[in-house]
Amino acid sequence: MKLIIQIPCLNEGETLPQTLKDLPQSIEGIDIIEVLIIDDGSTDNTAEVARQNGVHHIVRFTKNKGLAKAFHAGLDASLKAGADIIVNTDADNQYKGEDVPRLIQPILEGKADIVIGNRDIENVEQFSFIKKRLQRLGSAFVRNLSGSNIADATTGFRAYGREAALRLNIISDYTYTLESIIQAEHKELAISNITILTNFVNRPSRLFKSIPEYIKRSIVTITRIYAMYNPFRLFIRLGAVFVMVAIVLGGRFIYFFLIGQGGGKIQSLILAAVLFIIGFQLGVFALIADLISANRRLIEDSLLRVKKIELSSK
Ligand SMILES: Nc1nc2c(ncn2[C@@H]2O[C@H](COP(=O)(O)OP(=O)(O)OP(=O)(O)O)[C@@H](O)[C@H]2O)c(=O)[nH]1
Ligand SMILES: [Mg+2]
Repeated sequence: MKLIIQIPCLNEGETLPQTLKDLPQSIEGIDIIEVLIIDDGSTDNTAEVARQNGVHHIVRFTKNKGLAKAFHAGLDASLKAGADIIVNTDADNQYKGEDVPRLIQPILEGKADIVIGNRDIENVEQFSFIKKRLQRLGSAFVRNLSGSNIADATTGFRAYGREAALRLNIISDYTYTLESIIQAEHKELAISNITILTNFVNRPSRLFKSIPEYIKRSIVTITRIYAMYNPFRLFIRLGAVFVMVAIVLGGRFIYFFLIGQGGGKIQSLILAAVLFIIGFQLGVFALIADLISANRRLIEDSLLRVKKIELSSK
């Protein structure tokens, strides 16, 4: 059994040594533990620090591509390096290395494909009031959309079995955390939770510069994920709203028409017709989007088979 611990890094030269030092050297049931970092176009000495501290694999982007792409590239490289289990942790030493054995246990026991390390968000000292609310909102959204019971959907401390890592395809470009859970639920992967305590972190976030930016990015991410995984529901509901308003306005016109005052209500009729056409078009979009998402499932199935062939021919 080979475990690869991957750490996405953006300018983490300062905190990376401590994070690496805290990782476990041996775990029962695991034969080899290796570390992989994804240096996403850092402008500091992250890669050099990683090399000096004995990191086994370094994936380096010459330009910053964002956390989601880095995460996906990490999974890919870990699979190619023969990982049976991949743990993702952050370079700011927020997560405790000592929790890794507990995190991978459900995968070792064959009970889970993905294990999420839930933080006790309310008691994370460095999180501001707004950040706590937003983290909770993100988690509630993921629970609602995926039907899962995950308390902390934005945590970066997670373990993935080989099959889960092969099957996840992250498309967002900002963060992978929400999308990966929703996608895993859609793909019927088994997700487990453990509760973890965290270390205090006081270096500024690498992921977002300000709260307004965090809010903006979160809204964009959530809307895109919703459209990606529930396109039929999204468009059909939107279309239904237009059609319903059209029916009310059309009914108003018919009522006045029947009592002989239809002439004065032509605006209602025109608006009803326009809204009805828009609603109908949205209904057609729902069908097209549904067909596209069926194609996506087929493409993903082919991709999975290609990846398996690629990995077995190494
Ligand atoms: N590769 C890559 N890694 C990134 C990028 N942005 C952030 N990271 C890494 O992702 C991890 C999480 O980033 P943090 O800055 O800790 O995010 P945070 O705002 O503290 O998030 P919380 O831990 O939830 O509070 C760290 O290891 C970062 O180095 C990026 O653009 N590319
Ligand atoms: Mg952090």
